[in-house]
Amino acid sequence: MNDITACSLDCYDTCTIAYKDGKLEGAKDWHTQGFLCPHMNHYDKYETITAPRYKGEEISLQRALELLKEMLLSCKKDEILHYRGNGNFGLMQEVSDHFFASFGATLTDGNLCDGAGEAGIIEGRGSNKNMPFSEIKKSEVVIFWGRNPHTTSSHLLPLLKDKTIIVIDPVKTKIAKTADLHIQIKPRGDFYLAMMLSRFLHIEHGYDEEFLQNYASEYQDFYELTQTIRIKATLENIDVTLGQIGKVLELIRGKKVAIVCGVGIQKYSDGADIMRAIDAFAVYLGLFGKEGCGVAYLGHSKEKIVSPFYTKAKRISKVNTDFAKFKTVFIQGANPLSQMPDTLRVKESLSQVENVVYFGLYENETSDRADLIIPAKSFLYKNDIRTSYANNFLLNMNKVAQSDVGISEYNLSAYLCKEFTVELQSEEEYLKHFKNHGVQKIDGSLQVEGIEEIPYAEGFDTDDGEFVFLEEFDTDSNPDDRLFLITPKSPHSLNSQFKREKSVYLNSSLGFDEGERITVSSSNGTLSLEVKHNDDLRPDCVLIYSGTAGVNNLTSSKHSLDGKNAIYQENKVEINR
Ligand SMILES: Nc1nc2c(c(=O)[nH]1)N[C@H]1C(S)=C(S)[C@@H](COP(=O)(O)OP(=O)(O)OC[C@H]3O[C@@H](n4cnc5c(=O)[nH]c(N)nc54)[C@H](O)[C@@H]3O)O[C@H]1N2
Ligand SMILES: Nc1nc2c(c(=O)[nH]1)N[C@H]1C(S)=C(S)[C@@H](COP(=O)(O)OP(=O)(O)OC[C@H]3O[C@@H](n4cnc5c(=O)[nH]c(N)nc54)[C@H](O)[C@@H]3O)O[C@H]1N2
Ligand code: SF4
Ligand SMILES: [Mo]
Repeated sequence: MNDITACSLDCYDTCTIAYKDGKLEGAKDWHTQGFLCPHMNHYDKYETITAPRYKGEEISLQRALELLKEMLLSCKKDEILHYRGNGNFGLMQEVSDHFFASFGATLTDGNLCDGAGEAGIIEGRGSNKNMPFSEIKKSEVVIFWGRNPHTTSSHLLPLLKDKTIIVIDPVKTKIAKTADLHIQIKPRGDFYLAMMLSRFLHIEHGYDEEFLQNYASEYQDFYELTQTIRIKATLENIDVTLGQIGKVLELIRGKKVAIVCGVGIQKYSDGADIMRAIDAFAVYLGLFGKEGCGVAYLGHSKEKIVSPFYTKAKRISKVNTDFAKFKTVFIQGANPLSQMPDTLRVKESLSQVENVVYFGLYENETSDRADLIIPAKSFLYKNDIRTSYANNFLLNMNKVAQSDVGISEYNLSAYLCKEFTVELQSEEEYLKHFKNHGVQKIDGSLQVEGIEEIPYAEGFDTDDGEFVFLEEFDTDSNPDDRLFLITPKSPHSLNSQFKREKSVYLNSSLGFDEGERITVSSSNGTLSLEVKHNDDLRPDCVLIYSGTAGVNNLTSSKHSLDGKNAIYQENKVEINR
């Protein structure tokens, strides 16, 4: 058996892992750099589900599969929903999509993660190509814009040595504390900040005129749009000073700049416009198609990969899924009862489903509700292959150990395909199909064939190769003195996996005591949590980490205006004793 594999988690870093006598270690390659994060360092300490269950009773795996088959036979095909989440990033996870789609079930579309930002990027550039870590490494200035690298991309940190760091985040994150400049912006102020940066860059002629003439010739019109924003009132409203704008422009002047964005900026209905305004600023600076420059986001991680599992199917959104319409709901690699927005709605909707099947690793809110539980095999016990958000890698996720617990996605799908006579090739053939997308590089790594090292070197992917600037925007002129809810990622959990947070974090100046229980309420619901103080927060913010049980009682299941994404930070909240 192989002893090298790759991390399965939905994370920017895509570490290569060496498996030695039951221990996981970071490989010594340039991107993993010999270390893993807390999730993988303690991966074996998290208890997984060891036996299938039906209505609370332990059953054999064979019986579980038979029951699943009976459930699929017991209803019409359009009463079956396949709901797959982000629990494992392997490409072979999608094999079950192929079965369910071929069988006539409904699948999902929409996005709980990065879809609003992605939509904004595509509107401007025509595609969502990523700036890889290897290019960020070559930059001179890195702007972390709504991204928290100590928590969510720790493998970027060693690459930042000697760089100028600018952070734009309502939280004084760890990187903000040592940055050359931290703008502790009011949540959701990013659109205006980006517009203002472009405007002042224009005024001081700091823009890349040649680049703009070639690739973004409508820039004068865009400049006029930036002029419609009132400077003083807007800056006051987002809590940014003219001095800070000047400082950003001074720090980046003539430098190779990487703008490293996270999902923090786009958990709002206008998330697409926010990302597009940041992109426009990058275009003004001429940051595309040049070494060490660009905008990093989650990116289209499956660029150039053709999936053999894509089968046409009816799809409904995973943001506001109407579970009650279905009789059998098969949930794979997801914990929708915690991670979807508007938990109270999800609970009510799922309570009406006759057969809820949970196919996953850990006990959680969704396994609690499920009628049938089928344990999955973790990535250590099955073969898979993955791409990356942050690099162009194609990494083998080799099976490194043997376990009798659970079943892999391929084997579960193979059982269903056989029972319902759906065509399926061998696991090896699919793995080979994916591997064939790779080319070996001099350093030994396998990279996805056909991806440009420096994205947009030949211009943008729009019809005429030019960047498409925003032409109008809706102003948010609805001042409201309730508090902002921000729900970033915790260092201890990966969304609802691993060690989940239990508290609400507040600035101590709000007058609540540490340890006191308070009620947080929004127009969607309420939640009671214990207070922890954190003076790195703005006093107008309430922070509850993603993965905290009940956080999504507070959030809305409306879609973003573009991108069919969840908008976890749209609702403002009140807090009471
Ligand atoms: N440890 C850990 N790592 C993870 C995950 C995890 O749960 N735990 N989850 C993984 C997943 S699924 C994803 S999508 C990525 C996401 O990783 P990131 O992109 O880093 O996302 P977040 O932590 O949600 O938000 C990043 C930062 O945005 C800030 N922020 C919030 N609101 C705003 C705003 O309005 N404006 C600005 N400028 N900043 C704002 C937050 O304070 C936070 O510091 O992380 C992945 N990695
Ligand atoms: N309030 C708020 N809510 C959020 C977010 C937020 O920032 N704030 N973030 C959103 C984001 S960015 C994301 S990506 C989603 C994530 O939401 P989910 O996709 O629901 O992800 P997890 O909570 O990580 O749960 C994944 C489940 O996958 C299962 N699993 C792990 N490995 C495997 C495997 O190999 N096979 C199978 N079959 N199952 C496996 C585990 O049992 C785990 O319970 O949450 C979203 N929800
Ligand atoms: S940093 Fe990300 S890719 Fe690396 S081990 Fe941790 S979760 Fe996996
Ligand atoms: Mo995500």
